[in-house]
Amino acid sequence: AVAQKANNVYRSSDTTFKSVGNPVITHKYTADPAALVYKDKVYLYTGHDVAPKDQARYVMHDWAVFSTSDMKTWTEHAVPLKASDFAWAKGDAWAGQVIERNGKFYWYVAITHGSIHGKAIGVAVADNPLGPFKDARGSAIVTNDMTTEAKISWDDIDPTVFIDDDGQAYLMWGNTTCHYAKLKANMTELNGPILKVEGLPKFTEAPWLHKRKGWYYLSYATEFPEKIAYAMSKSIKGPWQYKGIINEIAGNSNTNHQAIITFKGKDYFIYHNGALTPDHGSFHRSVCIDNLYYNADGTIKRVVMTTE
Ligand code: FUB
Repeated sequence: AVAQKANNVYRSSDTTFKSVGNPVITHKYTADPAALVYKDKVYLYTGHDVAPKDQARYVMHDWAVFSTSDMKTWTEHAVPLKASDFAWAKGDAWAGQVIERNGKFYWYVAITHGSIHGKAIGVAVADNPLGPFKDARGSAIVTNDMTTEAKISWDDIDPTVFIDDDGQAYLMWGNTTCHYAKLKANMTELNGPILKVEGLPKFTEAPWLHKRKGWYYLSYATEFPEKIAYAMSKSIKGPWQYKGIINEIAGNSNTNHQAIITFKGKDYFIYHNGALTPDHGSFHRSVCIDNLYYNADGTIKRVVMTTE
């Protein structure tokens, strides 16, 4: 009852709370986590599920941002970005990721295009990690008609963004097919062709890139209902070697969606499940966080989803 009441909470001022296990956020439904480590804080960006209980579909109008210094005490900040902030789009605040470059913060999101078929990717920019974020281009950076194998309206979703050690930035995204392209240094334009990521068995969606000790890691949602799998490579261009499952099916949610970060010497796996609404989990999702552990050879130990 508490979660249902809290479902439509829209923050206009900072509110601090302590997390007591998973889900981390219990006053509203949060999905598709992306986390940014910046200076001495973690910024957690999430979607916001507000589907009425009788509707089995995603209803998502805005995103949320939370910050923490210790992974326990969280502050929720004012709504940083809404679907309606993209004038060319017509709604659906789906998954995205924020990255910092030269003191600016770029947020890549999936959203439904107003005039081109299907989902598109927009990019918003802000001067600080809490926003407010504003549309950085006035148009989509990726649209459904730019990817040749576009068959479904949601195949250009779930952008992840990564800046390599040489300064080259990459945007990766997709459903069913995983795509990637270089970004220009301005972070708002693609720089070169859209390529396909090969070698990911049963790729569904939700790619996330990170790098550790000379290995690139590409984690992603596989099958449906979704588990989180991952591949490793010595180059961002591949070849990718599939390494297995990190996280099993997300309880009563058909989707899972992950972010992987290192903060103050610890590794974290951030994901969502349907723990707050057992009978409507796929559309009332909640962000959870567990520790992530690597083996000596760089492979990742399974994360056991907890609800405690
Ligand atoms: O939240 C809407 C969609 O569900 C996301 O884009 C996918 O990753 C899945 O979580």
